[in-house]
Amino acid sequence: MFEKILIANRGEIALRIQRACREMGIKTVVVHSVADAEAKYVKLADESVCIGPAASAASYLNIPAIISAAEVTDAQAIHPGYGFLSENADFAERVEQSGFTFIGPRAETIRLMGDKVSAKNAMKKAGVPVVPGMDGALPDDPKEVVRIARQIGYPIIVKAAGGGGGRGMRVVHTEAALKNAVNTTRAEAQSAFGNPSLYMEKYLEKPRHIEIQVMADKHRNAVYLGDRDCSMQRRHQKIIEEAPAPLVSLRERQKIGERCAEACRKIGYEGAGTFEFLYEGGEFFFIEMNTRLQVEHPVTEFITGLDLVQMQIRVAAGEKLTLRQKDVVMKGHSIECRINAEDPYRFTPSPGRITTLHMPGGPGVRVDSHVYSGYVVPPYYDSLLGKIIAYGDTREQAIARLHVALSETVIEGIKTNLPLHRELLRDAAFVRGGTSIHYLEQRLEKLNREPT
Ligand code: MV4
Repeated sequence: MFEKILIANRGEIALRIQRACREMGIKTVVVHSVADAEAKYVKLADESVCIGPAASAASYLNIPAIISAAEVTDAQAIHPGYGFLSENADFAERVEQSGFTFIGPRAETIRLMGDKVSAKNAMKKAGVPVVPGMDGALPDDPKEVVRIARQIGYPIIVKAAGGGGGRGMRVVHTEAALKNAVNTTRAEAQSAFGNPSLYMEKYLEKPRHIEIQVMADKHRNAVYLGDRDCSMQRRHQKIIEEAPAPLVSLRERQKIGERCAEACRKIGYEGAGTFEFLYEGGEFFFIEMNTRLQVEHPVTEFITGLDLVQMQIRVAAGEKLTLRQKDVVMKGHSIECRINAEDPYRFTPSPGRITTLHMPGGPGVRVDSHVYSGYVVPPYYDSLLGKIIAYGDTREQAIARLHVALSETVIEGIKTNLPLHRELLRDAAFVRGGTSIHYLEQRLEKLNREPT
């Protein structure tokens, strides 16, 4: 096992990884920017290294600075967390070339999944159901494009191969709009991702976003650790996630989960991963794979009783998964609220000093957060203050506990989205479960049109 791990991230996830390491008796090095120098989680680490100024490009995305920090502290492995360099294949490659272990999949796998066309092809080949559409990249010939679109049938969606997470895509409803949409998306893809490659698929009008968590070792063993429903989102930012996905039968979930685990064995996947699906009309359609630990991993930890970060570390060290699929027991229900420093209805960021903080507790309540009374939320990074996660034997109990937890929570000095969460947990459609990816945006629009 590693003796020392460098954490190449910040905020709540840096603290989460640090906790896993300490529990395993592994020393930690936290790298930080100038803006995070005073944060408590930085001081809590065995060692810390300042890797640059506040701007992410000069610090948390600064590959040479991070590798140097690992060298001077004699760390053996690097955990990238989520965001920042977590899905950067060049970073993973350079970490390994410098003699450290990258806690995540092989660089080659990250690269394969980073290109959404090759990811989709690989998954289709490995037996995962994908969204109907074309197999490869879109040809240049406009006549061919028209022919393919007719074959798929409108509405279609044009996506950038280098995009993902909602960047670089356009819905097309008619043939008349096709040429323009393709040209515009191609230009955007070229300038945003340096890759003009596009693909086209059937546009699903009202899907849910359901994802499957997997964990694989370096010996072709893989298990799926259940699913999560992340449909409650705005502008591709998830705000509530839950496990398991409501109103999907155990048989359906097992079937898709087994397909994902089998695909991992086939492609030699290593580490934690998430298969993202659109779910509509009782069917799962693969869209993308995330090759990292996700923000919402705690809901999976609650229903499985596993520690995903510790598992990541063990498989990265070369250990075999001791867990067989039959040993993975999914029990109860868990829901997470992402607490952001932002205006709850206008969504503008609200950095600044937290003057009063009271976090909730009690049975079945977990808080993953790096903030404290007196903490200053810097303006340079995403606005996530932390997550409040509840567990219950049933979804109703999880909602009730989360409701109590949110009512106990006090964060003063900055604006947060707590009021929105308190409302959403009482929302009739949310309580029924199974709302689509468009639900929150439509509900917010209605609120804006008819202020109450
Ligand atoms: C789609 C889609 C409908 N049909 N693909 C957006 C993020 C990226 N991961 C894929 N996305 C979508 N792809 C087809 N064929 C709708 C979306 C989508 C979406 C997906 C997941 C979560 C939130 C979303 C919000 C808007 C659109």
